[in-house]
Amino acid sequence: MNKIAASELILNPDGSIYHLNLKPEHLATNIIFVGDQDRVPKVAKHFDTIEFETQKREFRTITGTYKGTRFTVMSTGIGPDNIDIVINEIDALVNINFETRTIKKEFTQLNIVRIGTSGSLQDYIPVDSFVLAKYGIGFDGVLHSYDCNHVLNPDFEDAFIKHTNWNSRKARPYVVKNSSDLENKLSSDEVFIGVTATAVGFYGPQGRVLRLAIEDPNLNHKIDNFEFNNVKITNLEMETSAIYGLSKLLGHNACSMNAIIANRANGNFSKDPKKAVEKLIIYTLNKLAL
Ligand code: R1P
Repeated sequence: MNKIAASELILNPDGSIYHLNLKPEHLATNIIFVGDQDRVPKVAKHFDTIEFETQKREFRTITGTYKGTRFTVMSTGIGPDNIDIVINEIDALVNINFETRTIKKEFTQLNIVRIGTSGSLQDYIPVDSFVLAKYGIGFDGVLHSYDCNHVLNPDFEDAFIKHTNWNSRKARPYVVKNSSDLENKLSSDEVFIGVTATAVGFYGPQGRVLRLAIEDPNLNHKIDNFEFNNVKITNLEMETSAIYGLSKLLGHNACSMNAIIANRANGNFSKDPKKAVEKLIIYTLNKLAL
């Protein structure tokens, strides 16, 4: 079996993986991603027990149990480029033998749920509500570095490219579906089911104008009035498409839950975003622990 070189699978002197600083025994198979490193203890404070905690750069991790189920909560920082690091490293922790540097014969599947914050693109999805992403549509291009055609939805993508007259100098938008099992578990009448768009930046890439003119000032409006098979793009953030794409390529389950803290359609911003996030944390933990 091919041995993965030290330059490709980088381990720290203590045997932990390069960026996350984790050893295989530190990771649960139920994983919660949050963007903000300060959101990690806000999830873990609900745990019954805590067995491990570490941080390197923006990647803070706590592993423990909630209602008897073992969970790892970790921060991914901001953006799809970080998701590339986090998902490859958590997959390596369970599916690569660090001693022999070979891929394990037996595959371990992870359940990955993002608890994030996001801006709504639709008037009817108000601030402080929750959106579960049935699909992620990525404007970030991360997935195109991989052999990925088999997990994409080209009809959806082509319709979107045509509708928006997408500038071909930018990465081709890619569309990946979530894991239906996790969707079923996390759905209820408290949650909007939507399509989450992932941008590669916060300002220009999400249509925000401060001092720089943007390439297509009408893009957000074209996104919010796009429809494919009766679904609309509901919200915009910076991680979901990469989580869905890389999870699906590696065989893991993923679902993205976002608390809506801004509404880009009507200009509203949540009066208490912390409370909205706390509610989503409790909601998600309880659904996952069932
Ligand atoms: C931007 O402010 C960040 O907030 C959103 C975006 O996706 C981006 O990461 O999510 P988190 O609050 O989970 O970080």
